[in-house]
Amino acid sequence: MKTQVAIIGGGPSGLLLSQLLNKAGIATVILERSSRTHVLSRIRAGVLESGSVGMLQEAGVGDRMQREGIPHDGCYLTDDNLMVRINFRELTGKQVMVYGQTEVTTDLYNAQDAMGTSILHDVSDVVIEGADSSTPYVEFTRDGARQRLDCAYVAGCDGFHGVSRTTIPAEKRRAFERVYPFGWLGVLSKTPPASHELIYANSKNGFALASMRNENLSRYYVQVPLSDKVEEWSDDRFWAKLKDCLPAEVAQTMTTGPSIEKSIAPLRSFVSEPLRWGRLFLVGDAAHIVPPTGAKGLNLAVSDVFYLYQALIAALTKGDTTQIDAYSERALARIWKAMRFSWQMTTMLHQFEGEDSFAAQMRKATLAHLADSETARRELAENYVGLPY
Ligand code: FAS
Ligand code: PHB
Repeated sequence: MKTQVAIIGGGPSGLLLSQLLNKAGIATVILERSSRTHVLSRIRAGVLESGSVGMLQEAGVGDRMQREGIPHDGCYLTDDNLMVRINFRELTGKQVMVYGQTEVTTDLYNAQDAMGTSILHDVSDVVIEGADSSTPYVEFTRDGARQRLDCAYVAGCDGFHGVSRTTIPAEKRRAFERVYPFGWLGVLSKTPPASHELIYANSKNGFALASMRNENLSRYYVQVPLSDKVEEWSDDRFWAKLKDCLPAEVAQTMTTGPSIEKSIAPLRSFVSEPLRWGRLFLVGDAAHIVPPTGAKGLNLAVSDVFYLYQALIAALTKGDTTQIDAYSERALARIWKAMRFSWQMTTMLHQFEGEDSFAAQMRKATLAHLADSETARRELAENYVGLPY
């Protein structure tokens, strides 16, 4: 088998990169470890930055998002005394779009199918060879047979647990990491959202997030110790915890119901540098992980794709390699700013086990300053809606 760009991973990064390259006449093959059903069963991100909305429209997959997505002009940050609205539109002139990652991935799969792109599911034992040569190739097993895919470039879009990052020799890589001592227990329920906009709640009982997918599908999270297991959390226990963390006027009026999905996600900040080794490029979670507090994970994957797809088109159609030479540095510049924002939102909104009373005061003061200062609210808003590409 031969193609121009071999893409490891059929999540949002791989699919969006493939879609944009295919639209420019570049051939790709996507190698995906899981079945399509499994990929689409994962409940992940919920908020798209304005830049991500633009990229999906450019890729030709924005129609359903525009019909079914919910534009949001702001969100709320609360503690036990204050409820502060961050008015994105007033402060930045931009909105965000509430449209689940599952829907984004579905739209991309449908568009790729319509273009007849080769997406090979259920592959295993993927090995990237010759990445630091001019003739890279990928070997993999599928339907019991060992196969080889020759290519000009390889895009590692295989997430945090993929093979791409570790294909780069350890001595060529540098990792930066912060593992947080808690996780998020997430619930999806067929209930109307507790609020018309997202609420990030920092209460004496811990952190909670009230989000949504549509007017009859709500997405909620509460902070839990890393030692907790999802089977220890009945629906009743979850709803009680959530209501303990949300503002009383919201908790008293919200609708609860049976969970249709329940899972615990650990929180970490992680970056691996560089994002390139020869003809291999890392994209999305293969290169970086952010705590979901800033709603940046999926959106960073999209901005990585923005930098890489144009670079690959220039290299493959004009022999111009200046952009692929600049990819890692350009993408990392934006990645680190989003990494900072996600870390700041996480430390501002969560209680850390064993913290002293000073830390709790700092959280209260941060929210009080947001309540008083339009400048502070604008700084948060410009990061939340997405910094320029
Ligand atoms: P992905 O991990 O989505 O996709 C990688 C793909 O590669 C997967 O389909 C995988 O099966 C495949 N793969 C892995 N190894 C392979 C191999 N060896 N060979 C072939 N294929 C391989 N972000 C937010 O903004 N908000 C959130 O609320 C949020 N919640 C999250 C909850 C969880 C539990 C997780 C894990 C992530 C969450 N994220 C969230 C972040 C998430 O949305 C990612 O940023 C997004 O999925 C990144 O997309 P990809 O880079 O495509 O990686
Ligand atoms: C979600 O709706 O899943 C969501 C929204 C905002 C976040 C994290 C998760 O910051």
